[in-house]
Amino acid sequence: MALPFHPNPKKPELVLPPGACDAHCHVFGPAAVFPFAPTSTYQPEDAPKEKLFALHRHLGIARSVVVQASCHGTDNAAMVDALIAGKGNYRGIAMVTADVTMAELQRLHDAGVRGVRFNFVTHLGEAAGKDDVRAIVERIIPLGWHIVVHFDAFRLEELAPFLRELQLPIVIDHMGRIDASAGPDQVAFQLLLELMEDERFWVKVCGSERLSRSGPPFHDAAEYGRLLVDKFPDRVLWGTDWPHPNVRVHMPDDGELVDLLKIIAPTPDSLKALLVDNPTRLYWPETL
Ligand code: 0GY
Repeated sequence: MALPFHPNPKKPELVLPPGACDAHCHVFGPAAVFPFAPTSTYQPEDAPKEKLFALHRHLGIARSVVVQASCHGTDNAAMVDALIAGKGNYRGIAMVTADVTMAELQRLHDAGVRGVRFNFVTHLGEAAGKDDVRAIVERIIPLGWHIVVHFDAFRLEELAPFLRELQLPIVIDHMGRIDASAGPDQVAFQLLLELMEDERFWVKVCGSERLSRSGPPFHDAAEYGRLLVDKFPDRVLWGTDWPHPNVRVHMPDDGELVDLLKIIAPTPDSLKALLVDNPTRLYWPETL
């Protein structure tokens, strides 16, 4: 069973830089207003925007990117509602079908959406079709959008050539979901590093709680984040992943996840690049 999100995360020890961005989080429902998709592979509890905003205030986060969660399918209404309430400090990543119209994409853009997410994760249902991905990519390039890809590590070898074909920025979720116990020489992590040599690729150095095999406080996984931040300081992003869909063993304390940044981005410069400069370039370039 998926666990409920942490009811009262601790206040982080780490003070985040002004303008810090949570570049990966979700809203769920409330189901009474925004019903869940019948295709959802998990039963979420409501995690509405008000709770997300309160968490961000508590953690010292000023900006955020709300990523469409699979439990809402391609109905982006709850996510868009959060962006509108976020008054320019919240951007979004949508999920759309291949027949999405330009008018709908423009409506999403006006609300603050800046990209489309594709799931290739077995436990979230049917993987995105490559022809659909190509069709959607063609339509979103003129909007200046990027794509966010979420895959199981074992799929990277097969997906890498396909991803390289796509002519737009590509953000990889959760460090490619590698197994934190398998060491940096594991094939999937080496493939991820290889892909990152191409300047169109970005990676989210969060999801330590999903990659970890040693359990809380997830230091084994955070080490991979540190390696990525060190090697690609200008193309890394970080997020809480609140309300942590589908976490079944250790529900993380979001304050502790913030404190993991002491390992992932140990210098003030690397922390500012990760939390402020990089998300600003990708999501708020007009403010530069
Ligand atoms: C995540 C991870 C997961 C789920 C979703 O959209 C989703 O339902 O993203 C997962 O189950 O691993 O990125 O939040």
